[in-house]
Amino acid sequence: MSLRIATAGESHGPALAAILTGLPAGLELDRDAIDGDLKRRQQGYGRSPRQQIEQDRVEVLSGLRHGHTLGTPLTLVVRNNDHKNWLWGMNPWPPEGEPTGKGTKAVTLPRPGHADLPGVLKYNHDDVRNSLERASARHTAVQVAAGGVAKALLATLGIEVRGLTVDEEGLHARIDEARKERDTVGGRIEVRVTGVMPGLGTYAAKEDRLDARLAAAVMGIQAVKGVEIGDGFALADKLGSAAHDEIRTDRHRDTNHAGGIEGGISNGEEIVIRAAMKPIPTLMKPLRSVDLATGEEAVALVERSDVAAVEALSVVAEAAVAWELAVLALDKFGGDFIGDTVAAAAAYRQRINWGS
Ligand code: EPS
Repeated sequence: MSLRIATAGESHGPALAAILTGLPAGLELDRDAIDGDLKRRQQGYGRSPRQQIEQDRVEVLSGLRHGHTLGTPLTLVVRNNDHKNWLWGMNPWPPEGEPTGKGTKAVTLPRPGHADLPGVLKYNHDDVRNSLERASARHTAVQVAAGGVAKALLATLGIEVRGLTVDEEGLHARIDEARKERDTVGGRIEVRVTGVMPGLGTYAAKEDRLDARLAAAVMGIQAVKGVEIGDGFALADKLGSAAHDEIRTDRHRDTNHAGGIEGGISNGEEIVIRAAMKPIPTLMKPLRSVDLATGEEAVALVERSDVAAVEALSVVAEAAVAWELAVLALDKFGGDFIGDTVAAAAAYRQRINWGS
């Protein structure tokens, strides 16, 4: 059985949820570590006041007993504290009584860059909110919780995943500048993975290439518009002699232009993935749009939003990469019990004579 995840939840609905299936039994989870990642995701320069309302914590509804997985579906929940302000507006059922709180009026002013317009066209919604709520990056909270589970699994195999912001100082200065101008900014993040043995992913089918899988996992995160592995785009301008990583007798490399992946397979070097995030589409100084109710020219919806969420993306991308690597590691090593997974990985390392 493969490791799988299904997530659900709207930004201002009652909660976000994830159901994880295919986890081995006996994996120890640390609530503080998962909550620590949830907190990291909420922090970062340029976040909206929403982050003062939310105090994200993981709740577990199934699949865990006394901190160890049972080998049964693991259900994770992160509640939306803000839902109390949207009880009428985001009521799952036809609300009773007078409209009160937030979300009572239909949104008809789509924001360029958000899912607003394509979403309402696709699903025939007459309120943009019916699209934006799920498209919101709020739901990355529960993905980070799932990433915490994946990181616990990878740690048993000696694999560590770490996301960081590229040029944090420059980013903070750009955020200050943008806030003054009532504008928004994007930025770049990087995820680095150490301890990966050679052999995750395969060239046998394009959808199973490790680089394709990781790129899809990171590109699937809200606002990501570009992903590169290793030296990525810069490789296009290099000569072959400068672009490839020569092989030493111990089969390691002195350089890592490939970002730890060759032929769609991990080669044992550090895996390096970078992503470019576009600026947040909700501008306090809104762009030109159309009022979908009247067809008249208008300006886009203005509502509370982040100036930037680049530092949050580094945590979300870390979780996404960890999840994908956990899927591939379990595909390769299997195991109903985590001890079986660890033993299979150790036997494999021994077979290829590759230390941890
Ligand atoms: C988001 C809009 C903002 C962000 C939100 C993502 O939410 P709100 O409209 O409630 O202020 O703060 O991100 C989060 C709530 C979060 O926890 O990351 C959007 O439209 O994508």
